[in-house]
Amino acid sequence: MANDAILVNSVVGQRPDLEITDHGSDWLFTVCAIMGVSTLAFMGLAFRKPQTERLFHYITAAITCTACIAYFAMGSNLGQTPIQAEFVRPYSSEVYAAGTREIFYARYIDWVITTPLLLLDLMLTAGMPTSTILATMFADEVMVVTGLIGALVETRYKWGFFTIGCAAFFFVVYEILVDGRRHANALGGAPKKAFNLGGVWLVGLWFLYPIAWGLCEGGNVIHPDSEAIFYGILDVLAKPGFGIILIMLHRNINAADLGLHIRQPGQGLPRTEKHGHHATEGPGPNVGSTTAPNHGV
Ligand code: RET
Repeated sequence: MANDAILVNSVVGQRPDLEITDHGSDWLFTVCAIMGVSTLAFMGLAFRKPQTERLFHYITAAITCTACIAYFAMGSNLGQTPIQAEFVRPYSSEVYAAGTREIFYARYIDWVITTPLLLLDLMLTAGMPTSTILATMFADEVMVVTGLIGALVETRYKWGFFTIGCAAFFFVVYEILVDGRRHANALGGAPKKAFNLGGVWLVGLWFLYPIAWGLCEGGNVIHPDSEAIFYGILDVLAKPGFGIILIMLHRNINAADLGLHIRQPGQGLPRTEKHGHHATEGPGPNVGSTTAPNHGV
């Protein structure tokens, strides 16, 4: 069946002068499918684990599920709005004489949900303090929201928002590369390995996003179809790619090894309970152990 999404949705909202073609739409739907299949796979893997050991599967599946919906919108040429390009470039073969350019705000709604979850995946792996995790997630939200506002602004003020976004991004990178690594090294063993590999993968890929933004929403240098390919490849590597690495490396890590107290029903009752139980603490520095019991599923 031919993909006529752009034609069908041509009546929705305003049409930009420069927008994706049917090829761009095909590719966006392909990424949508990759995200959907990944979500099912992460959930399938989750159900093979005891309920207390599914946290990272659930976070990762939520990330790909959100992306699947965002890509469905973008493939359908929805979740977009025309914005007058600051640089019109009449002699460019890519964005020749564009007046307004298609800006997919759906992308940022995706990021505002998924990028903090990606950081959460990683920071929980390093056993970082909740306060630090929240501060880093806040900086990440600042980065995405300023990126969105900048994308929707027509004048050179867009670069002001971009600069604020970059400052917030550097804080996030610092927290991962310096603070996070300190915590992961202290844990040692499998969490250290998972954090280091996941961290390098995440930071390496995330640096390419502001470059893509500069070429697309910012500078209007490349065509929206090329934009779809650029961000699409990055998103596949940063979401399902990162998820696979993380879930694989978490095989030998129990939640308790990371200081997470996730209870079975009736387990670890508070001190005031009538039998006078003391709260059961996690096994402590049992890092990377494969011997912790998997109580009934
Ligand atoms: C923006 C523009 C403002 C400055 C910076 C940006 C960085 C964005 C990043 C996005 C990461 C997205 C991911 C999506 C998941 O698939 C907002 C482009 C620094 C790092 C990982």
